[in-house]
Formats: sequence, structure tokens, C-alpha cells
Amino acid sequence: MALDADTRQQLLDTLRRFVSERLRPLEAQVAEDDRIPDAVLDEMKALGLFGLSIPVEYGGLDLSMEDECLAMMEMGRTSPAFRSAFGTNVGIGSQGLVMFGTEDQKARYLPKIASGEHVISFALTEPEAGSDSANVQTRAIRDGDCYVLNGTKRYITNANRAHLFTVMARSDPERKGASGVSAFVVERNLPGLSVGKPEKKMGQQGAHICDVIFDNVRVPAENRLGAEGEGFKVAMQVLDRGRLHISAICVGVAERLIADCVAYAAERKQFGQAIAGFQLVQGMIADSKTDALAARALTLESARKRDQGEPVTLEAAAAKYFASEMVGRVADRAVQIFGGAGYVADHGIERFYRDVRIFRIYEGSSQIQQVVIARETMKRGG
Ligand code: COS
Repeated sequence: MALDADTRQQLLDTLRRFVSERLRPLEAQVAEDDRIPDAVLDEMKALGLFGLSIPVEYGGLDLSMEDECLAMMEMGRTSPAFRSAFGTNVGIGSQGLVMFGTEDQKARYLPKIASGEHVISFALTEPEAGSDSANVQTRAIRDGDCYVLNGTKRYITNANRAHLFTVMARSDPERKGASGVSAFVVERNLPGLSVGKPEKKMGQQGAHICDVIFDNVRVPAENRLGAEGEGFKVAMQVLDRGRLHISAICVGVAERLIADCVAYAAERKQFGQAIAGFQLVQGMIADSKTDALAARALTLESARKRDQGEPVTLEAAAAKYFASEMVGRVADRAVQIFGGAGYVADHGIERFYRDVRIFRIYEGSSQIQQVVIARETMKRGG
């Protein structure tokens, strides 16, 4: 649902205030502790952040894709770990249910996902199925009124806090590719389901990824999402949407870094003047601003297209590809403009440089986006 202009502005103003007054002062501490304080998570719940994309009848705000992207551009103005805390509830975790769930499944799970009482993760990736996601080996074998799940999922965001998982598993072991895969909503407390320790990562401390292990987990057949054998398509459509959400975060982080660079360049003096006066510094600021504007326009245009009901597989891949590469360039220039101060930890610039690296990898690497863009372009004949 698209918000009217006033309500949208109110939401964006509220988020900007929350980010600048509440989250930014905590960035260093969250990175140091590798933990977002519970009080902050509670404030995010109260603001409705866990339910941004969930239909109103289940307690969410039901934002349009464009409004969700605008909201994520605000959230990008702080450490991306904060966004990750509710990101799977808004995006890849919940959207299988929102798009393909039955009325009963939605009524059972969405209200607590929207309120943030329950965290939901997206479990597609496996040790041998990263970019080649149709190669999932986790089995879901029908046994009476259940499917029995066995296998390991890897690098699953928010798994340590999750109450629910959207899981893609092979329900037909005879079929090797995408068509043998089905999707399920799986409750964390089922016997045989365990979660590994959070991985130590390069960046985004405070956001966690873990293995999820299924050892003869009996999942009721009524928890299957969509038809048997359609799980890969569920995952791909969820990712089409997720890639726009990630693009928007990349834009927000870039805008934050550009603002930091402008402020620093105005204050830092070398050769007797502020470095903002040097055209080689200005060139870097100009390149970053141009990059960010282009990514913002591409992301919002693609989001509007999706809101109009048009397929956006190509556009979402192009936005994710461009925006994630763009924020990498912007973060690199930020380190350069800050110089030595960018390399040491105090200003947080090196932290953002590490934080943004994952954007080129998760929800489909840049190389996978290139494959999708090329295939879709050739399908469309140009
Ligand atoms: N929407 C709807 N259906 C889609 C789709 C999409 N975006 N993408 C693919 N499909 C369908 C195809 O139409 C095909 O259906 P049919 O067999 O009925 O024709 C089926 O899914 C298989 O598609 P395809 O043959 O393209 O599968 P591939 O194995 O070649 O894989 C890529 C396609 C590489 C694009 C896919 O595996 C991918 O996106 N990988 C990256 C996964 C990823 O993002 N991982 C991150 C994990 S989440 S953090």
C-alpha cells in the first residue's frame, strides 16, 4: 500500500531522528560488543520496523516497495547491522509467507513476525549450494502428514534469534535441479533442529549468521509454502524483492558516507586550507555523489515498477549489482578522503568499509546478478 505524502514524510522523519539520535551514538559500542542492546530492539519493535512489509490485517504497515526502499535509505545512514536485526522479518524471511502463504499460515505466523515477537530467517544457502542455489541437498521427505527434514543450512542471518525459518529443501530426491525443491515454514522448537554458533565475520558486528542443522525434523505438511516442487521459484521471487531492499540500504550507507566525507573535508586542513578546496578531493566527492544518485534513481524506479505489478527480475538484479558495487566504491573513496584517519578505527570509516563488503556477496553475488541481467536481457531481446 502506498502511503500518502504526509504519512510517508512523517515515517521518514521519524526514522531519520531514530537513526541520528538513537542508533548513531551506539555504532562503535555495537561493533565492539557484537550485540545490539535489547532496549534498542524493543524500540525498533515499537516503531513497527519488524512489520514494515507485512499486510495491515496481520499487524504490519504494508509499505509499498517504493516506501520500503525510502525507509531503508534512511536506515542505511547508520551501521547496517541495525537493519539486519529486522531485515529478515521485513524481507527474505517473511516474504515467502506473504506472497505464497495460505490464509491459515499467514494468520498463524505473520502477526508475531510483524510485531517482532518472532524473528524469521531465510534458509536457502548450504555448504554446497551458495550461488548454485538450485543444488540444495537438504532433504524433505514426505512421511504421512509430515515432511522429514535432514541437512545443513549455512550462513543463515538471524538464525541465533530466530523462532521461525523459511526453508528450501529437496522434496523429490530423484529430481536434481530446481524442480525438486519445496519451501516450508519451520518452527525453531521442533525436535532435531539446532543452530550453530554465530560465525566470526569481517564486518557488520551485531548481525549474526549461523548454521542451521536439521536432524530428522518432522515438519507438518500444512507448513509447506506453495505447491510441492515450487520452492525454488518461491525463493527466487523472494530474492527479486530482497535485492531491491538491499539496494536501498546500499544507497543509504553511501549517502551517510558522503555526508561524513563532506564534513571531514571542510574541517581537515592541509597545505594551509581545508582539503575540501582541493579539486582532487572534490573529484572523489563528485564521483561518489554521482554514483549514489544513480543508484537511488535505479532502485526507486525498479521499486515503482514492482509496485505496478510488473516483473522486476532484471531490474532488481541490476539495482543490486550497481548499488552494492557503488557503495564499495564510495566506502573506498571515503577511506581515501579521510586518509590515515579513515584507516584507524576512531572515525568508523574503516568499519563501514568492512561492513559494505558483504553487499556484493549475499542475496546473490555481483557475478550472479550479471548472469541474471544478461539472461533476462537476452530473453527480452535487448
Ligand atoms: N522468478 C520466478 N521464477 C524464477 C526466477 C525468478 N526470479 N528465477 C528463476 N526462476 C525459475 C525459472 O523460470 C525456472 O523455472 P522453469 O524450470 O519452470 O523454467 C526455474 O526457476 C529454474 O531457474 P534457472 O534454470 O534459471 O535456475 P539456475 O539453476 O540456472 O539458477 C540463478 C539461476 C543462478 C539465477 C539462481 O540460482 C540464483 O539466483 N542464485 C543465487 C542465489 C542467491 O541469491 N543466494 C543468496 C542466498 S540468500 S542470502
